[in-house]
Amino acid sequence: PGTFKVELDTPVYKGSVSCNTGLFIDGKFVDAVEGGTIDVINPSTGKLLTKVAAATSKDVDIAVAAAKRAYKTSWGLKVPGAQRGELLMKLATLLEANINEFAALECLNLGKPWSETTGFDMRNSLQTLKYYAGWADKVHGHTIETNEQKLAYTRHEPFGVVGQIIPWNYPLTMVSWKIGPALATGNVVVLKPSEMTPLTALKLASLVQEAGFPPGVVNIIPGYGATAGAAIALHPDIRKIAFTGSTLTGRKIQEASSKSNLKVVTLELGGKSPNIIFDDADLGQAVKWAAIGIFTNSGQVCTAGSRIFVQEGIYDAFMKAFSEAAAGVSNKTGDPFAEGTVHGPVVSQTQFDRVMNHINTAKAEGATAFIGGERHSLTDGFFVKPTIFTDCTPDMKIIQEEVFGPVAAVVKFKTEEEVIEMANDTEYGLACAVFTENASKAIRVSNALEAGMAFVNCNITTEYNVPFGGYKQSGYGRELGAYAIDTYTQVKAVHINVGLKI
Ligand code: TXE
Repeated sequence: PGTFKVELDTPVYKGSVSCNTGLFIDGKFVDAVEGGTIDVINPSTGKLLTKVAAATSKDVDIAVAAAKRAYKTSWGLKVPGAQRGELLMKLATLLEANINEFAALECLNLGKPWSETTGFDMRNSLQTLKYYAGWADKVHGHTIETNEQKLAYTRHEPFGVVGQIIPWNYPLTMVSWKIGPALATGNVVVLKPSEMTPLTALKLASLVQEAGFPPGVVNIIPGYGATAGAAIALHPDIRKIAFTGSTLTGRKIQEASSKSNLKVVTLELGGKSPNIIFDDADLGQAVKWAAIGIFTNSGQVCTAGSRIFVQEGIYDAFMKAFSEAAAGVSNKTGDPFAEGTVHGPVVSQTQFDRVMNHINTAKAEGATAFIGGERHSLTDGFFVKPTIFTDCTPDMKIIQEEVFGPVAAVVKFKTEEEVIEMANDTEYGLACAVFTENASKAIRVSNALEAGMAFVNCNITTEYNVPFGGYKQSGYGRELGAYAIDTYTQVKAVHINVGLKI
């Protein structure tokens, strides 16, 4: 297997950036059995960065066998939690020592601006790994009172081999959210990064090797969804699968589980999160948070505040300031490595076409592009202008479907009751945000909204120790915090007879 290496001389990063381009299986980098490769594209330029090995079901079988072996011999509850925690902490320390190179690789592969990559992705990945390193020796069951002749207790045991399939919008962060709790609880993993953004995951694989994890405990295998992903979802020796991605693919994962071995499934899927701006909101703050909610990562955020409900009394002032904010973001679009860039491209030509298709459909259905609504006037790359639609009605696709691009749909409302009704009128239920200076209203409305995460006077500010996940068709199971520990363990109840003779 080869390596990818480039020298960068940019305002924010100078130096070399490299990673291995093979599959990481059983502690080594190898070529794919069938020899396939994936073209990895730089979305800021549309040009080829490198090719990486493409796993197929044959590689999945080898990775799962290696993981199974590792689980039996050198991981699981055989290894004390403190030791697993030390290895995770070592991985975090190595990541920290190389964090700028990781950031540069992420910027190249995703086009995400440097400030955002370092300010959120890298920080959160590190925090998450450290947090779960700390959990590794704190996972335990309970003793339960029954009667004097019985000792009953529970053990929180790992599943064994866990499959993890992740998307492209937060490549390294998603790896840390997935492997952190899985390894802390004694599972072994076969992780498939997105075919579009495999580079930081592969770089982390080198650090897994360097940290000294036993071979087979962590396997990282880039591959396409329909081949490698489907093989993971169907594998009879994988006992749990954690998936982040589209609702459409989430359904396939659940179906594959039911067709194969009923592996336990947790799903983190799409969203169409409502942001509600009441008349009594702090206007300046609400505008800034709404802009962060929809333009961060070019809108490619599952919790993106893509439906913005604005109360009639504040509507005109909000729209003026919000469109100015969008224009400000638009002016700072471009090279992720340039100082001051806050807005990058979307990840791929396919995603660009998808977003433009949503924009064109919204126009055709009668919504008004208040600002944006077109390609950004940069010659290369997959850039979309920050876009705000008004005159949106509940049945429009722009209100119902996830765009996953920098596109907000604004709706004017009159009453609290009416907006709760409209906000909940979606099959998604990932996040919501409420802007008001009235504390009881904030609590009342956030309680009434059907979402796994509610933000009050803030937006999409994910914390590594606070649970993350959705209601309804946004998925089930929780990542991050102590809640994720539960999703990576199964409970054994032990009944010990301490004196009953029959
Ligand atoms: O997602 P997919 P795509 C949404 C967003 C976006 C749309 C499509 O709306 O526009 O999904 O994006 C793997 N079996 N989100 O097509 O297909 C795939 O290889 C097993 C929201 O990129 O869900 C990748 O690793 N795996 C979301 C992962 O699934 C399969 C983030 C995600 O890809 C598979 C991403 C299969 N049959 C997209 N098919 C969020 N919640 O943040 C694909 N994959």
